[in-house]
This record gives sequence, C-alpha cells and structure tokens, in this order.
Amino acid sequence: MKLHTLSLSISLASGSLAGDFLSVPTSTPTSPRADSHAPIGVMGEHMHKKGEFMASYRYQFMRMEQNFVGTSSVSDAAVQGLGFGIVPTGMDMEMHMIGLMYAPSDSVTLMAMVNYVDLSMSHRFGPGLANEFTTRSSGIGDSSLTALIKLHETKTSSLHAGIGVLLPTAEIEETDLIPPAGGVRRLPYPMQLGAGSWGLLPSLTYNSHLENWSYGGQVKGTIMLDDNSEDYRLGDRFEATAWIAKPLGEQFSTSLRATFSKWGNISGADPLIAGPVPTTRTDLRGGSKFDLSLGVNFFETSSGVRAAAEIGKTLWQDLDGPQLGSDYWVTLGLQYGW
Ligand SMILES: [Cu+2]
Repeated sequence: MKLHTLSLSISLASGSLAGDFLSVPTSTPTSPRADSHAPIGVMGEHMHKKGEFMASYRYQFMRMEQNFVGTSSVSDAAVQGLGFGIVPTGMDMEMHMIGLMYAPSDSVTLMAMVNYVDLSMSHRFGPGLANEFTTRSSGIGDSSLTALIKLHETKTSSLHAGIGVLLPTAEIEETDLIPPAGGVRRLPYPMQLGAGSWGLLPSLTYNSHLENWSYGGQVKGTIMLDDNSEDYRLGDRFEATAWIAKPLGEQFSTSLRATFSKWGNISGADPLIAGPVPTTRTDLRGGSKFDLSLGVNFFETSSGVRAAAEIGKTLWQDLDGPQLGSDYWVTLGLQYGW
C-alpha cells in the first residue's frame, strides 16, 4: 500500500500507465518509476488518488546578473549613462516552498503552498561607479490554494486543469539601508517579497508515460485581480513548459525541459519607492525569457521518499530595461506521500 501511495503522490495517469507497462494490475496503479513525477521545478503537475496526502519542500536559488535592454546586455556604465545614478549589478533570490496536497476524490486534488523568500541585490553608484552596496530582505512571500481537476485519462496519458487563488500574504513593505540615499528606505519592487495581491492561477497539464520514457507539458498563468496594500499590482505572468524524462534503473530518472515565460510591467505605484535606479521604475519590470533545464529524480521505493534536483540556464531574454537578467537557477526538492 505504501508503494501505491508513493506512486500516486506523483501522477494518477502516469501511475496507471507505468503500472501497466510494469505488469502491475491497472486496478491498483503503482508506479515505481522516478519519472512518474515531472521535473521538480514544475508544480501542480500531478494528481492524487482519493484520500492521499503529500507534503513537499522545495528550495530554489536563482542568480540574476547583467543588465539587459531588450535582448542585448548592456554594461553598468551604459546603464549609468541612461541617467541612473545607482546601477543594480546582481541579485540572488532564495525561496523555500512548503506544499501540501490532498485528494478528496479521484478527480480532484487540492494543493496549498507557502513561500519564504530571501533576497539580496548588489549595486554600484557614484563617479566611475566606484562605490557599492548591497540590500537584503526576507520573509513570507506569496501563498496559494489550488484545485487540480482531472479532465481526461487514458492508459498512457492524462490531462488536468488547475484553478488556483493567489493569496496576498507577501510582505511588500520591506526596507533596508540605502547608503546613497543616506538612510533606511522602502526597497524597490524586485526586493519586495511577492505580489501582495489577490490573483488567479489557471493551468493546464498534460502527462504521458510510455514504456521507456515519459513527457509532458504545462501552461499556466498568474493573473492579478487587485492592487495590493501599497497601491500597485505586478504584471500578469504566463509560462509554458515541456519536458521529456527517461528512467535510469529502478530509482532514478533524468529530464530535459524547456520553458518560455512572459510577464508584464507594474500598474499603479508605491509612492514610497523612489530613487535614481531602474528597479524603482514600474515600466522597467516586464519581459520574456527562455530557459533550458536538466533534472534528476530519485525515488526510494521502500520509504516512499522522493528527492529531485533541477538546474536551469536562461538562454534568451527580452527585457523592458535596463533590467537585471536571469542567469541560472537551481531547484532541490523532497516529497513524501501517505
Ligand atoms: Cu503530490
């Protein structure tokens, strides 16, 4: 039974499919395959059987550096030359994501997620950009509640929709010492910990599990529904991703994934966010990018514990800038179903 739980913590459809191929009766879909879960950077990509729970922890690190205007990278001096006295030179984003899934029925899985965010951004300023400083912020980020609804299922494939609500839990009044401003100030938009708005999170996910490999895809949106407490709303976001995965032995699988993301500028403005730096501009936040990522999944069948890692690199980006570009990211995750 434990095995069933594990496999189910993955993907209903994938479970039954893989089960078939492994000569497991379809009535008790078991999927002792590491690739029955998508790469760890994808969320809400599997459903559960009635009565099952799954808890997960994900850690994500993202490195941003190099300013872009459109698809071209620009030097720090060039950014200064555009009239910005302070130039962001790099940003590290760390996210701890706790998730809980529960299936009240075979056709509906509920998912709750809470994020803790840790940000730091380095800058240069002054004549010859000779001075530097770093700002930091950390705390509760965005949270969400999502229902995943099964739309279609065959022996080898499944399709489900997600409809989620983004909760306005993110702390967006973060401050830190800004030396060129001579004191502690409200930090610019990308240093705030999330949207702080109500939002809608629609998604559509397809999974297919064949005998020797699997593939899937997901499209999802983040649509802001109102201005946050500081009188602005982040731009909507759209993401499309597709992956292929291959089992390696009994407990491992590897994956290759491509992701396209597009997000808008900020509407409204926080009157406390000001200064001669691109990160205070609401019209220099939007953009789009294309990432390629490699992943590995590990599934310890006797304990039901899954561990996974994925590393991604941004290969192309088109930013309303000057805006710091994304360089690479790493996601590590642990999942346990019961
Ligand atoms: Cu799950």
